[in-house]
Amino acid sequence: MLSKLILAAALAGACLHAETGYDAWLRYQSIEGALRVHVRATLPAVVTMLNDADPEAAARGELIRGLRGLTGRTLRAEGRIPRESAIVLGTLDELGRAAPQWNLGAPLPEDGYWLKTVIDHGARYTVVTASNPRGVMYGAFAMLRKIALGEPVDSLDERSTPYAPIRWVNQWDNLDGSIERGYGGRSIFWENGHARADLTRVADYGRLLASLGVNGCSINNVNANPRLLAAEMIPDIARIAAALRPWGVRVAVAVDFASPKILGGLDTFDPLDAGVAAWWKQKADELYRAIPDLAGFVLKADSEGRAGPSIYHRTHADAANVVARALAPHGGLLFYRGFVYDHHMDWRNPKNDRARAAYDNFHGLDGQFDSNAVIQIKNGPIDFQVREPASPLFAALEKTNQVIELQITQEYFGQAHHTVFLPRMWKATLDFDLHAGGASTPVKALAAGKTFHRPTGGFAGVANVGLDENWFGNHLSQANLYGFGRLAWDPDLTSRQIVEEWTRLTFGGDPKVDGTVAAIQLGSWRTYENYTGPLGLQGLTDITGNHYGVNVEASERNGWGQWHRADEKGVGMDRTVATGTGYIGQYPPTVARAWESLATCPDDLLLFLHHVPYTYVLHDGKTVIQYLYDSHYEGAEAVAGYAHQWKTLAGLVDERRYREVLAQLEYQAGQAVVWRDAVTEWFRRTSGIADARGRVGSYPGRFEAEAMHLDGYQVRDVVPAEDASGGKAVVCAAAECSAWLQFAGAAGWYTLRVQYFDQRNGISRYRLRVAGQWIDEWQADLLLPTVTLDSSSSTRRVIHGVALRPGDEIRIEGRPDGGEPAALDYLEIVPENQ
Ligand code: GCW
Repeated sequence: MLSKLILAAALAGACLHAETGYDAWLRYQSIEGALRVHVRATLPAVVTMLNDADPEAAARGELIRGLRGLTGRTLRAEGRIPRESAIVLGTLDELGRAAPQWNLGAPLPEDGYWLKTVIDHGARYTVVTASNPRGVMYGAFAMLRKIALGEPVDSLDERSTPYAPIRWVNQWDNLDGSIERGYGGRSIFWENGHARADLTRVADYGRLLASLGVNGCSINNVNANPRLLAAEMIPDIARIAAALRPWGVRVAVAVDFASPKILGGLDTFDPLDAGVAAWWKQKADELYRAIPDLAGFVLKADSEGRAGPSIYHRTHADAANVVARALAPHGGLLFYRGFVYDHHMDWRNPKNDRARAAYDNFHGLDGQFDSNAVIQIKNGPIDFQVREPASPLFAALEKTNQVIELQITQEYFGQAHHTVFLPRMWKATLDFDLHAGGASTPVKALAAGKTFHRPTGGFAGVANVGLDENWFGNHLSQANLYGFGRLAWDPDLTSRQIVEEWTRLTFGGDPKVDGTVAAIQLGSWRTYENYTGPLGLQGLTDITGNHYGVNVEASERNGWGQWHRADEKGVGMDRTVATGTGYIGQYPPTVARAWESLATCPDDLLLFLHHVPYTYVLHDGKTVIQYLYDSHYEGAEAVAGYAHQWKTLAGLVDERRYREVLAQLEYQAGQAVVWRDAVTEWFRRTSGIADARGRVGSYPGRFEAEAMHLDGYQVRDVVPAEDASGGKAVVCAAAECSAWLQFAGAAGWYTLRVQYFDQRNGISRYRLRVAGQWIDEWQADLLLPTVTLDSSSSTRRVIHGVALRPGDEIRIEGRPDGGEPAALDYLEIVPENQ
C-alpha cells in the first residue's frame, strides 16, 4: 500500500507539474546515453530503510521518485537489508544494529551524511547514513543530485557535513495572504487570517528546502501581527509545522515585542517586568505543547516603527533575554534582528550615518545575551543594496551568537522582473576577511560561530516564495534559493559550481544551455550593479516607495539615511574617521586602514565610503563621472546580450520556460535602458559634465511622444523628470488617442521601439500602424509595482523587421483602461540590427 502511494505521488508529480518550473531543480529528468546505461547497470533493485518514520521515509520516497525519473526504474521498497544489492538508508545507530559486521561506527556531526559502498557476500550496498534521520535524508538528496549530475555512485566513500547548524529561511508572509517584498504570488502559508486549507505547497516547499539542507523556516512577517500568538492560531501553526516536518524543516514564528500588552492584556511589555516574563513563558509553553519541535522566534524590535525595549529604556539584551528565557527550557532559539536604526535621522548633520547603527546598537552589549539568543545581522550595514561592505557587526560580537541574514527575494534587485544571481554577491561577503582580532576571519566563519567558538550560528535567508507556479515569478530567480541553501551547507563552494549544478538540474545537460545560462547568471550581479548603482553608490531607486524604479533623489533630504550626497560638485558619503561619520572606524584596524585612505579604498566601494568630486580619478583610470556613464551603458548592453544569448537556446529549453525567460530578459533589457538614461541624465544635468563618448543626452532615432502629432493625447510632466525621456510623456483622457509622425529617413528595414507606461491599475491597449497598415498590437498587462507614470511603469515594445519608406506615417494608437492612460514616452526608429 505504502509503495503504491509513493508511486502515485511520483506519477502525479511528474504529470501535473511538467516543465512549469514547479519542480525547480528536483525535476529528475531522464538521464540519457552512456550514463543511463551505466547507472541502470549498477543500480540495485531494492531500497531499504531501517526506520519507517519521516524524514527517513520521506527520503526513501524521494529516492524511488527520483530514480524512477532519472532511470525509468522503480525500486522495491523494503524494511530489511536483503541478501541482494540495495540502497540502504539508516542512521549509524540503526546500521550498527542491523549490520554490525559493516563497522560503520565513525562519528558524524549532526545533519552530516556519509555515502558509502559496502560489499558483503557478493552484494553491493550503497549505504546512506548519518547520525540523525535528517542527515540520512540529506544523504538521499545528495545521492540523487550526484546521479542527476552524472557523477559516479558505484564506489562511494563520501562524507559531507554542514558548515553551520543554522540554515534557515525566513518568509515575510502576512496572515491575510500577502507577502511583504514577495514577488512570486500570494502566501503558500496564509489566507484570510488563517493557515490555508490546502497546505500541499508548504509540503512541496519543505521538499525543496530539504534538498538543500535547509532545516528551519519562519512562517510569518518579521513585521509581525501580534494575533499570530493568539490561542486560536496555534492549531494553524501546528498544521504548517506538520506539513514541513517530514522534510526535517522546523517551523519558527516572528513575534511582536508588544504582544504581552496587545494580546495578553498586561499594562506593559517592559522586558524586566516579572509579569511580562511570565507571559512569554506561558506563551512559549502553550506553543510547545502543540508544536514540540518549534525552532524558535524571530524578533524585530525598535526598528522601522516596531515596538521595542527603548520605550522602557531597556537594552536589546534585556528584550532578547526575556523571550529567549521562555524558549530555553524547550530548546528554542530567539533570533533578534540586528536591523535596528533610526529612520528619522537629521540629514543635515554630516556626522549622522545609518550605516553605523547595527554596530552602535549591539557591540556594547556583547556578552549580555543568553546562550539561546542569536543576533541576525544583514550582510551589509544598510539594507540589501546592490553593493555594500560586510557589516562591521560580524567582527564585533565575540561573546554573542550571530547569523548572517541574506535576502533571496529580490527586493532591491529588480524584483521578479530582473535576473540577478545573488550567490555571487553573497560569496563576496562570506569570503571577505574582516581580520577580527588580527587573524584571518572571513565573515562566513564569524557568522557560523567558528571564530569565537560559539554554540551556534549560521545563515538566514529571506526567501518569500509564493503561490506562483515557479515559486518566484521568474524561473532564473530559483537559482538564488538554490544558491542560498548550497552556501549555507558549504560556503566554500564557488559561484560557478553552484550555477553549473543548478543549471544542469533545472534545464538538463545540454552543454550549450549550461554554458549560456551560467554566463548570464554569473555576470548578472555586476551587470545589475552597472545600471543601477555602481561604485558603491547604491540607493538610486525609489527608496521611500516601491524599491524598484529609478529616483536618484529619493534617498536625499529625508530621515531614512540612505544618502549618497550627490550634488553639483561631487558624490558619495564621507564615512571616514578623519572627516566623515567615523563608520570606517567600526572595522578592525586592517580593514579600516585600507578603506580610510583613498589610495587603497577599492573602487567598488568608493562612493559608499568617501565623498569625491566627479573628476576624481579611480584606480581603473577613469573619472568617477565617466565611470558612471560607461557602466550604465555597459550594463544595459549586457542585458540586451542576455536576451540575445537566450534566443540561441530555442528548441533546447522546453517551450514554456523558454518563452517565459525570454519575455523576462527582453523586458529587463528595456528596463536597463530606462535606468541607464535616467541615471546618466540626472548626473549630467547635476554635474554639468558631458559624457566624453557623447552618448548621454543624444539618442539617435528617438522621437519624443510630446513632439509628435497628437490626436487626443495630452502632454504631462513626469516626476521625477529623469524617469521619462525629455521629462515628459503623453497621456490619453479619451477612449482612444494617437500619436504620429512622418518618417523622413531612407528606405530600408528598421526596428521600432515604443516606450510606453504599463501601470498596474489597468490594461491599456496599443496598436501601431505604418503607412495605413496595422503591423502590431499589444497590451500593457505586466504587473509592475506602480500606478503612476514613472520609471517603474516605463516599458518597451520592440518591433523588428519593419520596412519603411520616406514619407510613411507611423501612428501609435492607445486605448486607456481603468486608471491607466495608455501613456507614451517616445518612439525609436533604428536601422535593423543596431
Ligand atoms: O528592506 C527592508 C524592507 C522592509 C523589511 C525590512 C526588514 C520586513 O523594505 O519591507 O520589513 O527591510 O528587514 O525588516
